[in-house]
Amino acid sequence: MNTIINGWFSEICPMWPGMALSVEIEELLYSTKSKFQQIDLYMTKTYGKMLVLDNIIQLTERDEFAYHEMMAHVPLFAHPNPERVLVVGGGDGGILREVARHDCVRQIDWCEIDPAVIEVARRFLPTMAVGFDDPRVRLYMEDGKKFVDDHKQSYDVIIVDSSDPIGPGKALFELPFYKALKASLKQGGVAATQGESFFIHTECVNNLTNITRQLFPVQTYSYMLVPSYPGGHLGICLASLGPELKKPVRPISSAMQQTLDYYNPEIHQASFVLPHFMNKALNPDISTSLAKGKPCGKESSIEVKIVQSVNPLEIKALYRDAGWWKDEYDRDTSFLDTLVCGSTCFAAAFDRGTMVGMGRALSDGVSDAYIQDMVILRQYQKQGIGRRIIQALIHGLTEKKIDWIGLISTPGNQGFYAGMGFRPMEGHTPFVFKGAPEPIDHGSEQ
Ligand code: SPD
Repeated sequence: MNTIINGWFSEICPMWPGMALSVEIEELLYSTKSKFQQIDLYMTKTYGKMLVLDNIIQLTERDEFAYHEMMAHVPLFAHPNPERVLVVGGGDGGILREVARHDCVRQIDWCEIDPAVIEVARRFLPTMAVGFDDPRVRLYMEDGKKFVDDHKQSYDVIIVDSSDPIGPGKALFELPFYKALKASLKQGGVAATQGESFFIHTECVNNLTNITRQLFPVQTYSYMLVPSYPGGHLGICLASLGPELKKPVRPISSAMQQTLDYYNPEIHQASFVLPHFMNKALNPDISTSLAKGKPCGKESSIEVKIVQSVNPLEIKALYRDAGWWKDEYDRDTSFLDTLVCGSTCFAAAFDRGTMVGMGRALSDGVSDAYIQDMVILRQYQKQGIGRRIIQALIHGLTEKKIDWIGLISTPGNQGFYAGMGFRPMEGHTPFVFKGAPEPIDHGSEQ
């Protein structure tokens, strides 16, 4: 919903409930409804021309440089030799203008779904549309997901300049698109996507970083200041198949530096430094023991080690706390006695001698192992103990030369395991036996 009252445009949107950015308007220069969205172009009092899609501000002439420079130069300078670049979205041309500043780039494929946005930029935003006519640019008017799906292992850098995850941009914030992005990168490729506001869309940012953590060996998050976006900033979700991202790996020429107004090598690195609440949100394993109200002391009072035996009653206490204990187990608890010696590795966490967490691995002792029964007493959770237990198990198993280590993540813990080096096994599905099967065709036998 867009409201213009007394000459002020207010950006009212359910994505930032209870707040709205207002910009004083001089006149509406152009307005149209394309097949995909409502497109409005205003002349504002103090921010120059302002492009609005479906009533959401996409850019103003006064501060667009911050977004476009960072979205383009952070991934491009993180790559040692970006030759083939794909830009998804960005119909205004701002990203193309920045990508075209890199002489090493030989080909810029550009996939934009809405020709009407390109038309508006050509007519009204010449300082952004300059990139359209660079001879290296090839325009594809298609759906971004489909385009990426159709171009496997094709790009050194992919930049996704999307609107918000409502309207035509929604699919660009979802797992299938990120899987396709990954497949479309060449070896050592880098992807950068519009990463929303960490203050206002913490959930969305978490979701994006969980997706990239699951899929990519390197992933991180950076941001830039843009006064005309809600919260005054916008994030970049970055992922790579190799490069470390946080430092530029190529020098910037002084000629190029002079053309820029926001990006420089220092701000490249600084843009990854996040407020601590975001560090905690993006790294679930960071110890929160300093958080208010945690019942037990510092993480350092917890000892995690591989054990050869434990008190079975303590295992029972853990299982009970986790809700795994069934009354019928009380009839014969002897299985607890062999739980430790029946495991290839058993790691336990102790707070001053009391067991507060455990995890164990089962293995043939030669090639592969499965971690299971990871449990931490509720009041000891979110202190990094789970991470230490997994690390102890990995260490114990690799010492036994077992390097294929699998586990089944419980819902919501995928990010935790991904942060420890585990990856989903593409194409595999966990199964559980639910009773004798019907006498039907079983497919191929194993
Ligand atoms: N909340 C608005 C986010 C807009 C991001 N895309 C901007 C497109 C500019 N090329």
